[in-house]
Amino acid sequence: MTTEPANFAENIHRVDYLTPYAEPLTDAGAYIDLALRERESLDGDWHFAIDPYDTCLRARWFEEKYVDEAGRPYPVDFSFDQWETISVPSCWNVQKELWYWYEGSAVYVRNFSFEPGPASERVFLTFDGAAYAAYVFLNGEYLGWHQGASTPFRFEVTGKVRDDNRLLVVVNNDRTPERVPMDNTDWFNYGGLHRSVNLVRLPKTFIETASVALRPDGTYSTVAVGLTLTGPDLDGQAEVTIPELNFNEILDVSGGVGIEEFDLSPELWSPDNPKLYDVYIRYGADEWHDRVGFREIRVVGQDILLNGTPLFLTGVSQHEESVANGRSLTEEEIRENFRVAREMGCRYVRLAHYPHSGLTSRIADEVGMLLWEEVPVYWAIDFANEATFADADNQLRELLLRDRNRASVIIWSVGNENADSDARLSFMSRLVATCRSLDPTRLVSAACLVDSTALVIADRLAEHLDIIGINEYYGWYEPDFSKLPRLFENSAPTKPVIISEFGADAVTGRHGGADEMFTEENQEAIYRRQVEVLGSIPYIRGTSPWILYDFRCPRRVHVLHGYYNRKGLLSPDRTQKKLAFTVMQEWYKTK
Ligand code: GCB
Repeated sequence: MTTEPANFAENIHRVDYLTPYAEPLTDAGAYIDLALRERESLDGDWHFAIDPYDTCLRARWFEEKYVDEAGRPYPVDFSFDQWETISVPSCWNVQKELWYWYEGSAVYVRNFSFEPGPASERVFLTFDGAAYAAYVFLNGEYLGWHQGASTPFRFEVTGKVRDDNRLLVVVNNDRTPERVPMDNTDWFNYGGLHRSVNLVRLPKTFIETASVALRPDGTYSTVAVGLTLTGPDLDGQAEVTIPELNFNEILDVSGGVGIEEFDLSPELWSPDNPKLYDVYIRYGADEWHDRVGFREIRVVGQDILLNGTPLFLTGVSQHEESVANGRSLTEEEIRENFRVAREMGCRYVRLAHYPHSGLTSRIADEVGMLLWEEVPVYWAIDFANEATFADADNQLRELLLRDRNRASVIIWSVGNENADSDARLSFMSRLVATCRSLDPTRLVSAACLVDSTALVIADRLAEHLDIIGINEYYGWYEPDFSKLPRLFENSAPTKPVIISEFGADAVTGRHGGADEMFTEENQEAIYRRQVEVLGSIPYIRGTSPWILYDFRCPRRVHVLHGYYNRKGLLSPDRTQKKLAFTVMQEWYKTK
């Protein structure tokens, strides 16, 4: 990190005050798959203040210089220990009315004590998600920063963590044109340390990443196990154990990398039988443990096959949001979302438009819900910008590394509704390549736009995808519904199509005629027409209507919106079902 401002004037005049913090940037290269490893929680109450002018970073508050060399006191503009507290994890927007619309920087500070273990121990500070950028300081020392609101990141703090510590994090959620997402989205820009913060102790050499998956060859009889190590002892043997299958085999590791296939025919995971196995990998003093389901997902022609059987993805789209907790859903809320989706007949949920928490996919594994996971390459990303690509690609890598052992996740989505341009094609096809290189066992898709003039499915990205996702709003944004059947008649995709979105706004409890917009009857009528057409097109292999419940949306300022997108099938608090819920429920019974 470069020098501090020479004097007060430099500090207040400096326009490039972020430059000294540009390095180190932590990214997927430093990712550690914690799986079910033990953690020491740093969640709880942290001192907190919003810092709209970013003065903590400009004036280096983290150094806590309270006196000059002679001990004479300086005036300071902060008082960490007297600040009010906020609970971590949470989104600041829903913690206090004053912070509801706040966007910018905020400073989090907490003290913690630490009991050192053996001299060989390595210690990591891990964040499950900070929206959008986080600058992290331990005991006055800059550890580095991370960008991307929804994926996990780590810093090694071996030798830096003491008996008593001060941890300070500046979190910034400014909307800017070059971030991912950019400054214009159809959802609420929550900010904060919205996921857990932990310390993790690991031995000198440890398993950094691991993957355990059925080889997708239609035989269900080969399991591939891969791992990477970090530390000084990179050559040796790992032991892979799945006690329930009496499986215990050696995996040779050389240069820190091991990959091997084993003959093994586990019971298959599916929504009807979400069977999970405890898997242990031991290497030296380290043990990695996860619960893994084994299943195969493939596309053959226009069919999506789960464990060899064609399936129609009866789904729904979902934002990660609750009225009370913003984006920091509780376990109960996650379970309730899946419960109500299942009640509607869903075996599949599209987690839009950014990575939801790691707990969500774990619970999906357990309850048997298939998932589409997505990165926020949403609308008009700065596609020609290489730094923007690096950010998007990194968010994708962190998501893949986090969730590639989740049987529930069957589709990676590289984006949503991006106009077809050369820059976008290059950007997004490179993201597809990232998916294929890190995880050859899943399908890749994106929510594409149709050619609404020629009325045909036409997107150059489709060539790179396994499944074509289509968002369409016939009957709502496009009132001429007759275009929908024409669109499908004019198209001849060679791959399965999922209707990743369709829908209409309706205010819960607002009733009227089927033609009266914003009523439940109008939404219901649009859903009836939609499912009638969608059900008749053989290449449509799944639907995820927009959306399970209403969500906050600053763009929606119509009096009937009240800063909410009202396309939910449920009210925002999920307590009331709109009429269209039953339309989907009845239709899915036939699927
Ligand atoms: C879309 C977007 C989604 C919006 C939705 C709407 O196509 O993908 O993020 O919220 O339409 O309601 O307009």
